[in-house]
Amino acid sequence: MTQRTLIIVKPDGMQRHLAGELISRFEKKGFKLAAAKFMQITEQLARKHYHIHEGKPFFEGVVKYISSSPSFVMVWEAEGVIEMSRKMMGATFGYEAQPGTIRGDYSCSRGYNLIHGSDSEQSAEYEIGLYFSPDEIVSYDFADSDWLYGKND
Ligand code: IDP
Ligand code: MG
Repeated sequence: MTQRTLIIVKPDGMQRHLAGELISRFEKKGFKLAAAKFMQITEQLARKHYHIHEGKPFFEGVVKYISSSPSFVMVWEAEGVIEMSRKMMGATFGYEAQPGTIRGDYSCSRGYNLIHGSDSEQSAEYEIGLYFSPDEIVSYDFADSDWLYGKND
């Protein structure tokens, strides 16, 4: 089943000129971009986005972090995209993320971590709905989709 996920290049990713690098990883993997928006996330939207973490010690900090400067917000599509993109992102902070992952390769901070990715189908649906209206999500086919997604059967 084709899935969609919400991926955000967070403010530190933009400020560190890494947006192209990070997007390129998903593009080369073969995920299909379905929507994209460059924006500064408001504090109000950040609170909705991270509502599941409300009450945790880092909640106010993460709200401030993600609304502090512009972000690049995207919807990517593929079969299994949620789990695959989480693996590509790596553990929450760069100092513990494996080399080869986005956070492992580009971050050693214990507070900033470059990227957000939905962690379940339920959170993906909720998060995509916060940032995009249905008519902003584009459906199309890749000309090489057999080579990208073919099962050789
Ligand atoms: P995830 O981004 O790997 O899914 P979550 O546990 O869902 O991690 O936390 C959401 C975000 O909140 C993290 O990406 C990070 O920016 C921030 N965060 C999580 N835990 C901490 C913490 O212990 N200290 C500071 N910020 C945190
Ligand atoms: Mg999370």
